[in-house]
Amino acid sequence: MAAPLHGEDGLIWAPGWLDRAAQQVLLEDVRAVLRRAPLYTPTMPRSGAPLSVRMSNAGALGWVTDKQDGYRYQATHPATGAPWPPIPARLLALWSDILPDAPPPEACLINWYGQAGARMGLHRDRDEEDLETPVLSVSLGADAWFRLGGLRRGDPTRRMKLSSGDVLALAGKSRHFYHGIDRIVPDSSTLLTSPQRLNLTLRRVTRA
Ligand SMILES: O=C(O)CCC(=O)C(=O)O
Ligand SMILES: [Mn+2]
Repeated sequence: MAAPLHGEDGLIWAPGWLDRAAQQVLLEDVRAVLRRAPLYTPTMPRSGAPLSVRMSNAGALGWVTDKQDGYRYQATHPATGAPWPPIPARLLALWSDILPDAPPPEACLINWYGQAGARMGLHRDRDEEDLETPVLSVSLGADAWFRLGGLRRGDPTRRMKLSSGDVLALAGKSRHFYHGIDRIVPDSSTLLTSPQRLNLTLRRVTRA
């Protein structure tokens, strides 16, 4: 757990921040959340096409999408109607370790890449009322090729490999950058059965 690296454009990069034991206890926390708030298959606004990533949330607010109402935050699970479970204390601690000056996160999106073809297209995180507080993401399980671009969709992109235990924060200018997951690398981690990957994305939604 070395100090996080501060890269260009405000990017904060902490590869290997969580060791194997820390990944395992966090995975148990996530499993406990998923028992109360099961993964569901989100769908695209308007077209209703299913995303290849299944999702759930923890926190006062969760990010959801479906054909009818599109991208949004809401306090309840779209299938069960129950409030989301609280964000695990370990994740709140991790947030303040990496982002000591940020207001606490309100949403923890759980992205589950469950099959080899699962991916996430290039997008910006912009459904939050607070677009300045950094977005922090934790990777567990299989490696993933993360693509990071710039402020405009057509800007040049670079790719970074995200591995289990890595923590990345889009802060400063990079908070507004296009990004996505090109693909998952099978047989790259033993934390979860290949090719599964979990990503936890913590965000502040309302203005503090
Ligand atoms: O899975 C990842 O590492 C990225 C997730 C992401 O960008 C998002 O949920 O908005
Ligand atoms: Mn994103």
